[in-house]
Amino acid sequence: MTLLNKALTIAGSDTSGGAGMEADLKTMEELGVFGMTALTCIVTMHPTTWEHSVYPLPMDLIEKQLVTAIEGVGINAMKTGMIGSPDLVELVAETIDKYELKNVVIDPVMVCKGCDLILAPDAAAAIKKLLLPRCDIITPNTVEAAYLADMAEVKTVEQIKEAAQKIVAAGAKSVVIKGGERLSDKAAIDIFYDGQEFVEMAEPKIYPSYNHGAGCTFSAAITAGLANGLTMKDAVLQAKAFVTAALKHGFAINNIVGCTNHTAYKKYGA
Ligand code: PXL
Repeated sequence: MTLLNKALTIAGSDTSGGAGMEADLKTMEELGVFGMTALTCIVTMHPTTWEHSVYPLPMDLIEKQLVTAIEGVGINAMKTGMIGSPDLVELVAETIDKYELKNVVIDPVMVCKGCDLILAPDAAAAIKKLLLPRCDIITPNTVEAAYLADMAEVKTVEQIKEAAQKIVAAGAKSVVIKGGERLSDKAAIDIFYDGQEFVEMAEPKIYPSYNHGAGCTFSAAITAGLANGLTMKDAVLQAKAFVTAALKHGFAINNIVGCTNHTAYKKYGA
């Protein structure tokens, strides 16, 4: 009998399919992991303006999903995505403690692409206080990293390294900061730090940038790697290869949005 390793994502649904729990499940599937969800909200998009509407799900329903996945099935790793209220962040922290969860990946979804404003400041503060100290890895972009590290800005490789050290000093076991579009470099540079070594991962930036869902895909790939028993460093390296392939083969889902292609890594290789 084949047994699959199992992973849980506590995330929102991106109905259009590129980000959120859709990205997480597709990524886990491609990496051979049995994915489960505790859905936090459903996001819909206006078909022509693409204006987002967020419909939060009730707390007791989220709690029941957590019990189903963790007690009812069991998990080898977990990640968070959109958890937009302090109450929900608190529930996630309590759940990590109650079940002594291992391989905890926190994707601190605080800002959207093209916008540097923290969307839900009270939830962001709760993530910093309650989830940063409980995670095995946290995966901020540069805006989120500046917030987590109490720095005015993170715009250079040197500042990324300083932020990484501050985030680990604040209690995260490790961190990977995504340089991405905001870093004024020709390369897409991500930097991993676990308190001992820096690993700099650079790939040429890919244009056109069909990158919706890239952050979710990256953190889900780390989670899947951990569920399969990889070390943190190897899980991060595999996730970088996975997301680079997904970006190389990204595609426009309509005339507004381009998404990462979750099938690319397995189909075409890194
Ligand atoms: O990429 C951030 C993100 C995460 N989760 C959900 C989303 C989005 C962006 O649209 O819809 C559910």
